[in-house]
Amino acid sequence: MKICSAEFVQSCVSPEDYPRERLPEVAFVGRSNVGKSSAINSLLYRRGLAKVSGTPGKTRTVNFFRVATTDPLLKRFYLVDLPGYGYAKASRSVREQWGPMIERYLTSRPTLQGVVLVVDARGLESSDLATIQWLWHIGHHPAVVGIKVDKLTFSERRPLLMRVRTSLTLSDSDEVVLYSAQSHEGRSELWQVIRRMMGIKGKGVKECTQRFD
Ligand SMILES: Nc1nc2c(ncn2[C@@H]2O[C@H](COP(=O)(O)OP(=O)(O)OP(=O)(O)O)[C@@H](O)[C@H]2O)c(=O)[nH]1
Ligand SMILES: [Mg+2]
Repeated sequence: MKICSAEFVQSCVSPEDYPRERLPEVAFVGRSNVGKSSAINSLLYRRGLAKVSGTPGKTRTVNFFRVATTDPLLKRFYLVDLPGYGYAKASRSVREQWGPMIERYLTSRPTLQGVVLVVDARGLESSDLATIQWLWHIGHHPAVVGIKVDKLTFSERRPLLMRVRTSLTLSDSDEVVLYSAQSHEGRSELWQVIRRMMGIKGKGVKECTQRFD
């Protein structure tokens, strides 16, 4: 599979702003600064498509990216980048807007096929558990991406999958992918997960030799 195009479509604060074109979509949820936007760029082989920052609170709206691929079963779809939660330094009014904005999106979007919960592989926080429990409560069964694995040594990584599963009280059927937006480790695996979310069975994703730009 090759990415034919990936473009920023719209930045939305309320459902009236969401794109009208009905395409399947997958959304990225997680703490501020954990790496949601970076994961999207890495998946799409693009460097600055989703805006990334070392300072928490970079993504402040619901951002839609339209993607076209050579995969006949996954021709066109959206990846959706959401603001992070738990950014204590954001003003109260901003925090009060973000929660409802994310919740409205996650509860009102009929074309939403799957949710990816991005967590920091180096350590989970109680807010990650609270978030996955809330996602379950509203009917989503997110795949979990443990990101920034490049920051861990080989021995630190060995117990990681089990630790993520235990911390988030996951069952065997929940998917966990270890990821690095720096080395792009985990990319083919995450594409497989996204394909499954879109209802596509079978393999069909080879690590493509696409240029990263
Ligand atoms: N080493 C390393 N750094 C990463 C990785 N993923 C993200 N980062 C860094 O983490 C910081 C935050 O990344 P973002 O992608 O902006 O995080 P976000 O979750 O979108 O943040 P908000 O939009 O504020 O919610 C940036 O400095 C990234 O370069 C990774 O896999 N490895
Ligand atoms: Mg972001």
